[in-house]
Amino acid sequence: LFFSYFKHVHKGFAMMSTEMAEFNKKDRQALLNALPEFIQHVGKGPVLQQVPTPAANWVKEMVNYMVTGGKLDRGLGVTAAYQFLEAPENITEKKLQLARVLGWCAEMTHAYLVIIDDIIDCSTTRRGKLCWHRQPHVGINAVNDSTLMYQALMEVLRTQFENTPEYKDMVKLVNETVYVTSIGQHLDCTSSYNKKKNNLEGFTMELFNTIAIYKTSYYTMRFPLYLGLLLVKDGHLKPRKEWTEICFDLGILLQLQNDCIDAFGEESVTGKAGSDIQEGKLTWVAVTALQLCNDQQREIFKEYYGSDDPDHVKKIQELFKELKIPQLYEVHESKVYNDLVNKMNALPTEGESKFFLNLLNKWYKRVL
Ligand code: DMA
Ligand code: MG
Ligand code: MG
Ligand code: MG
Repeated sequence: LFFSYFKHVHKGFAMMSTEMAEFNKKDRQALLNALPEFIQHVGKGPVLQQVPTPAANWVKEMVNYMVTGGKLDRGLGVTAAYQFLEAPENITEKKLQLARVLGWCAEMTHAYLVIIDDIIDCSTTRRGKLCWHRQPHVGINAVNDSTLMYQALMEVLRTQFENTPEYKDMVKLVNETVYVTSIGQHLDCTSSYNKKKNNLEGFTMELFNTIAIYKTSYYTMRFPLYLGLLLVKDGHLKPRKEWTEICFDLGILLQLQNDCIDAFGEESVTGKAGSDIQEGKLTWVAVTALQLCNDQQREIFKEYYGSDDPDHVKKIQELFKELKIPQLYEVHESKVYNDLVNKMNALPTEGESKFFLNLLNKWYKRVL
């Protein structure tokens, strides 16, 4: 069934959005169905087979806790990249299964980054659950758990793909992606506002974009795309230079949405409590506010941004609303959306356009 469906996708000139929604729904379900077997693969890795049972169970439980309940954007990015970029006659059920395994590897990479991100951002909740390190039985051990997550990922990659010619490129891609993202995380942390340092001069849109490219664009956009491409016949020959800019722009869009969700979202909807104001983060919201505020409003920002005190947080939230940031965000988001649609439609093949447009449409106006 999948098979004939994709023939249709590739032949059809422009797919209707209901068809795309149907594709996404099926692809998501197929990815979810592949999770139990994937967790089994993790448990069957040579190292976990040898270690004391409680330790092996700990790793499997952590993987399960950390890869469930999310949007699966990265995992579905991998499976979509394979299906949209491969010629329909080459798509096989076997390769689709491998794409799902790689999809879960991308989700494990995300899980690794998120364990650490939630520690350094002092976050409390995510996906409607406690952050990994906030669980009483985990705590600071989460630092070691992040290593376990990364190495469990490397081992599942090895046991599943070691004998394929693409294995080396997969390992290289994961490692490069984590390295670049960690540079982004470093930039993110070192750019935060600190009242004592009074370092607001650095709060520029240019720096926001740079941080977003490093911390978000690579691992959320480029990584799933290139991972899926490794399953495409002669896929290593196919990357196109136009993809880089589109991936960067999409990552910037995702990050500014994420920043607005942090500042204005309700935890009951988003599943996570915001922490950017408390942490003094260099966000799209903060930079936009600083571009608009008068001297008096700037003093309020300098006084109260980057504080844990709930009254201070409230003052900053009120300032953002006074400056009409939520309304500006809506206008900005739709402008970015239109620019990206044009860039995506200008790509040389239909598969590429559809791959990117599908992601963009999935993310446009998102609330979590
Ligand atoms: C996310 O940035 C970046 C990585 C590498 C996880 P963030 O801290 O704004 O994300 P979130 O808002 O989900 O904590
Ligand atoms: Mg965070
Ligand atoms: Mg962060
Ligand atoms: Mg955030």
